[in-house]
Amino acid sequence: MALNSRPLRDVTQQDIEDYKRDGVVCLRNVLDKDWVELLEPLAREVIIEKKDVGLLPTIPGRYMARRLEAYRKLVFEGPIAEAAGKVLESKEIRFFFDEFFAKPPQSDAKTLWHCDRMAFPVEGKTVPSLWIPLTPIVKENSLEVLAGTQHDDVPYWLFSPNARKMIKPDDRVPHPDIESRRGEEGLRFLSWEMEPGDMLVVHPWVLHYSAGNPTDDWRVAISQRVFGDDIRWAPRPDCLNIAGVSFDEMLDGEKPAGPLFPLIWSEDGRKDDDSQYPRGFATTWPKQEMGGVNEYDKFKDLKSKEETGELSRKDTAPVN
Ligand SMILES: O=C(O)CCC(=O)C(=O)O
Ligand SMILES: [Fe+2]
Repeated sequence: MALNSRPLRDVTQQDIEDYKRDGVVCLRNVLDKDWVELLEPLAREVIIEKKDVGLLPTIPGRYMARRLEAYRKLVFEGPIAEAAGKVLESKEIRFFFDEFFAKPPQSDAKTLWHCDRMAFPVEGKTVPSLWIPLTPIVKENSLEVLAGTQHDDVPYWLFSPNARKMIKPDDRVPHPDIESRRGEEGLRFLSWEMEPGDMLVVHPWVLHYSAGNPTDDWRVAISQRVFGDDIRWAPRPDCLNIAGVSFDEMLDGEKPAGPLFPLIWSEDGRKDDDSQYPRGFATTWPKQEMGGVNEYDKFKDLKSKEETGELSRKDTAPVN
């Protein structure tokens, strides 16, 4: 069972219904052991040893498929896109980008309550985060989801790097304080014990969180972002930049396509090969000093300032 190209277990009607109801579903056994054995050591090299494999020094935890053969293979030949397509009931799946989320052992590196919706320069709901742990997950270091919040149509204001250079528009609200609502009747907090190679499909509008990592090993997950049928470009200045494509090139209302957003699965078997997919980035840089892959400390600082009302113009506007 080397490097499976189809999920080891079929997506069921129950999985599809769970996703619709909760905004998340945990699919077991998407990747086989060989995938995990191939991907995990490379993740550790990048994240822990900060090995220079040609990823962006500014965002060393993103775009692995551009530089690491194994991660490109996962995108083009692995089972992830099929599993996602079936859960989303999408006829086609295109690749968007991939990212690591890593937490050191015994750490309080919290992922703040947020949803991913406004980070992405698109309209539509079939842009999930496909969250795949490469290390064993216990409830304490799991991603946690507040079930059903994908039904709330609120364009929250993110602490994205671009948003941090802007003044928050009045119609954009911060993410709610979900921690203070634990135990409240009717709220369903979901978390999982997971094996490496299991996969969460996380709705872009659902609120999610993670409370650090109390274990003695790193907690490493890949989050792959893909596009389903209803996705159209809708660039806003507060979205994440996507390396290799400017907001100017994201034509409002058009379906993402082209070499950076290849078709990686379709119901009728059509898909792109990886020959047009970039092997690097548009720029080069003289010094390759890798930072950490996450910005937990920065986000924590901004969140506490937001909560105490200390978030000043300086924090949200460029200093010039
Ligand atoms: O792994 C984490 O802690 C955060 C993951 C996340 O927010 C995502 O995949 O969108
Ligand atoms: Fe997220």
